[in-house]
Amino acid sequence: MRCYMSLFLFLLSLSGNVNADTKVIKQVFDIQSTDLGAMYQFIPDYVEIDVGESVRFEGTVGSHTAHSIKGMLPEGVEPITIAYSDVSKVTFDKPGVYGIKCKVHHRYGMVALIVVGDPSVNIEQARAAAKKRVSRRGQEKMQRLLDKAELKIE
Ligand SMILES: [Cu+2]
Repeated sequence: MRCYMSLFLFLLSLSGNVNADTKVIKQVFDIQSTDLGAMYQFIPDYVEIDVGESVRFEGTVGSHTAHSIKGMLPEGVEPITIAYSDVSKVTFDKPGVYGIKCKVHHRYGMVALIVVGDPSVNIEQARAAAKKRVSRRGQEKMQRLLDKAELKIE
């Protein structure tokens, strides 16, 4: 077990060296929390990267998933559908904003936003889509994340 663990850490450090810039979004479930919105979260729930960079999703286990939200992707981008995978790396080749939700817990506000390069590409469409596609509890958070992305636009 110990040997297995050190091998795992070794591989982890290797992958870290290959792409030191990859940002990580962890999915957490905090059973201690009394607030549902804090119980199920992507941490961080807002990430900015450059075009061609990657995000590593960690902890997509159990009932957690990382799915792109319909209408909250730049045009022509394949939907993101991560489930049952402890570590998944996604490379983002098109600029714009990407809305992400946990399919199971988005109703508790478990949403995230990834900004790839210039958010102005699809931020208006994404805002409109969020109003239709994001749960009531997730809405305030998502619009706040979009406000943050908007600050990037010059
Ligand atoms: Cu979840």
